Amino acid sequence: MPRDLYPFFRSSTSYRLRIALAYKRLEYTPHYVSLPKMEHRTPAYRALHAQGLVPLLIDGNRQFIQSMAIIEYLDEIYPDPPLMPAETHGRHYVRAASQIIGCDIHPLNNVRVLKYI
Ligand SMILES: N[C@@H](CCC(=O)N[C@@H](CS)C(=O)NCC(=O)O)C(=O)O
Repeated sequence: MPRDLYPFFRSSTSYRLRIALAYKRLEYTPHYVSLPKMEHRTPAYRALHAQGLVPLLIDGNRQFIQSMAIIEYLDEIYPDPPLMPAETHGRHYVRAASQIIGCDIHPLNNVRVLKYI
């Protein structure tokens, strides 16, 4: 099944997805998107990802957005090796740490927010 990844090389959301793909040894074809060149805002890219953000994963013929949701999808479809600990408290710890970064830190230091400020 073809797998295509649309990352930006120094995007932390792209890093986390690339790390998950590498950990699970899942191959993909990269299609690099330049944020400084505003390639993520082109009509062609927005036809794939309506929010105009990276990363985007196309797995088979389906489009997947939002790095944490993509990582959870990968962990469900390709469970071995697992990304989440087996026990409940460990899973809570991973989700909490992920949400500190994904919800409380990253939105504030993002390109579009910094440009606005
Ligand atoms: N919550 C989203 C955030 C995606 C996101 O904001 N990606 C950044 C790069 S790390 C981006 O595309 N920024 C472009 C912009 O802000 O214009 C995710 O985890 O996928």
